[in-house]
Amino acid sequence: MNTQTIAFHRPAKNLPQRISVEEVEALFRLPFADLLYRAQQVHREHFDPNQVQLSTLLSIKTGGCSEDCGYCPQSAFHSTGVENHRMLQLDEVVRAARAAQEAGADRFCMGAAWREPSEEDMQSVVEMVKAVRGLGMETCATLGMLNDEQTLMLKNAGLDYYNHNLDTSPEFYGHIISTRDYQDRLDTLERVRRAGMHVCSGGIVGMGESVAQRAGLIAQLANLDPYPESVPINNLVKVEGTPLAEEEDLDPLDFVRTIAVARIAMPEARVRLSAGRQQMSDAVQALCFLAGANSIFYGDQLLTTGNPEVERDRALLDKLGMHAGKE
Ligand code: SAM
Ligand code: DTB
Ligand code: SF4
Repeated sequence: MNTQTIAFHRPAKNLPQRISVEEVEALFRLPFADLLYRAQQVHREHFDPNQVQLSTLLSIKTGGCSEDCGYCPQSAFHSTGVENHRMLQLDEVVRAARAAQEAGADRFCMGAAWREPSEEDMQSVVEMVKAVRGLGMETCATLGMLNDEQTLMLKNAGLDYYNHNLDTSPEFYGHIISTRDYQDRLDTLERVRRAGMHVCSGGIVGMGESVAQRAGLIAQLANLDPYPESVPINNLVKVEGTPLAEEEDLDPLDFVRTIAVARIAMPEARVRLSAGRQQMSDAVQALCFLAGANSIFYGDQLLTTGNPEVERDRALLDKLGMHAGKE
């Protein structure tokens, strides 16, 4: 096993930022039509505006997580009715990946309800990554925090993307999670980057954060050097039993604004319209695509909650004249 450590080069604190929180906040405050126009200009400079990349999620280990993330139905701190499951077997994962590929997904993302994987977990995940890659799909995993050795194991197994979300701004973070801090997340992202894997990192909106705090999340992501290749923007899925279950609904137009601002701040990233789509009308989703979203989670299930059925998504893309693709 390659146990070489990854050199850490923290960016100097006084390096110029790509974009300040104030500049991001100013984008949020633009008139809606102006914001969408700018987002579309940026989008069309870098992407085919009618193309959407499709990722399918699979929960390879569900529930009983030792972290206290306030939004999450899988935290052992909350009673949500999510049943704990042992880790899936390799053949179950391969079967799900093959089905996702046949349905048209090009990336398969394996998620686990861990603070961080154990050594034993890693052996199984490595086999899963190799097998899914063997099908010719892009691979992604989201397993919690990683150390140097685990990061290299995943890289050597052929993992293309690692998903680890910043979730929210540094200022709001303490309201949502207490069992690990923001710097832990930045450290994992740094390791993934140094190991040469693509970074997938985004966050959740609709958790009661202010516009300034929403801008703080986008600025944090955009100032990562380089910024993530893939940026999932999740609309909070309110699950009974979690501390955020009674949170007020975010105005759908504010969700669209967040997508547009992410597009402008990270012009070349795949911005993923992520959790919360099941509760969204076709019209709001269409606005998200106009605002620059060009990736979705595809398949009837996210991790423990629902996602639009494949038939509904196919019909939506058809209606909008959009097609699946990733080039
Ligand atoms: N345990 C790992 C971790 O936290 O990094 C990986 C899985 S975790 C479920 C992945 C991401 O799902 C979280 O960072 C969060 O952004 C998102 N998520 C979890 N519950 C959510 C919810 N109820 N609504 C929206 N997004 C959610
Ligand atoms: C991400 O940003 N969103 C996905 C994925 N990365 C792992 C997860 C959404 C989870 C929604 C709640 C659930 O289904 O448990
Ligand atoms: Fe655990 Fe991840 Fe859920 Fe947090 S988001 S409780 S770390 S599964």
